[in-house]
Amino acid sequence: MFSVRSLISCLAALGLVGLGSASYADARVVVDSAADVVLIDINGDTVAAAPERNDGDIRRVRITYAEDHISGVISFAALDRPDARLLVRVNVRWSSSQDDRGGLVIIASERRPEGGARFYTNAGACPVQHHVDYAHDRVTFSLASSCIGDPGWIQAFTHLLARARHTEGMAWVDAAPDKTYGPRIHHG
Ligand SMILES: [Ca+2]
Repeated sequence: MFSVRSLISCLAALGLVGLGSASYADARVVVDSAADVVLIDINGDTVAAAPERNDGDIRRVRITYAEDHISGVISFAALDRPDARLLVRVNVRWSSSQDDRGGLVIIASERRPEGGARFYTNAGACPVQHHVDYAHDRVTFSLASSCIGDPGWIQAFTHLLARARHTEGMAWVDAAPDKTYGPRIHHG
């Protein structure tokens, strides 16, 4: 007698459905504090805490290392279109060597709210897809893991910097984790 279960078992045996397939991705989430944005001056020194500022306050960063790409979702308490400059940077490392470092930089502005993105390593730049999603208060990105040689693991350290016209060179910043790289994310 025909049954859905037996059909799925047959297809799985033939490798036609994804039961136990090779496609696998490791992902890690870093949850960041609310109301921890600070204002810095042009030298990078902290001027004041800005707990009232939701815009650009990182709340959660999820980085995924799949078989052939690295992707991320950076979620904010709020993310408004900048009237000057919005910069999201994700530093990536994949060994203890200073040479094995890369950096994703997404820069948006009033004129270009959708932003532009680049990923740089010591070996050069790689293409990266990104979306600055103001409607859902998040930034997403994806790049080929071959760009960094498909290492066994990566770690990420995410920063936001937002500048407004009226702050005259000062900027709001937040980071996740607060001071260093997040957990290792292993090659999917
Ligand atoms: Ca935060």
